[in-house]
Amino acid sequence: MKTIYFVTGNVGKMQEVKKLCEGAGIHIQQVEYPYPELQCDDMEEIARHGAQDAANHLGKRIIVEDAGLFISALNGFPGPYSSYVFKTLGNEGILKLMAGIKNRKACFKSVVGYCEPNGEAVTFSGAVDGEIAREIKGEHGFGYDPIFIHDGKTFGELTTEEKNKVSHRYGALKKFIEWFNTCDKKIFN
Ligand code: ITT
Repeated sequence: MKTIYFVTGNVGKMQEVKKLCEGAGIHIQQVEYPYPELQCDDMEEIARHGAQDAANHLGKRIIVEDAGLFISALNGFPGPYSSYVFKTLGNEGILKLMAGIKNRKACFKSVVGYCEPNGEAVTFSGAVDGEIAREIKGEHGFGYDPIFIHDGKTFGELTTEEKNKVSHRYGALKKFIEWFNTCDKKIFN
């Protein structure tokens, strides 16, 4: 199997990405490297920049993944600030912000960035629509999963396999895997 290094400190993401990629013949190895995240609103730019930096620094072919929760009634908040907001407000804080708000629409977005040492980074994106729950529900997943409802259940109520069939991360990785497995034949075989 071909190995790609996944630069992340998030164990939940790692589990999902590993299952999705290994099912497609790509072995994923986690590596922790605190690549500098660009302070900007453009997730593709953040992933592209991070992938380039990490590939050059580590000297390996790598992926990074940047994800965020976008809540319609809050004009897309927390969006690019999802990580900071999760650490400070958490799911309970989001539910408090949403108290009394009828429009519960939200979406998760994911951008995967891939790069080889001294190569050009490429990005692939995915998204899934849903709603913000009124209470925390479910023991699975990580982050905002227990407050994000898709098709009647929170992501926290889904197993990794179930979430991997519909998630924003699945959407982005599916595009990446198709691209990689096509390109890889030309580049590496
Ligand atoms: P990296 O090391 O890969 O950057 P991270 O946890 O910082 O991991 P992100 O910046 O991509 O990841 O994610 C921003 C926040 O959104 C963070 O708090 C995550 O827990 C949360 N998040 C990302 N993907 C999620 C998902 O599929 N379900 C629920 N929460 C998610």
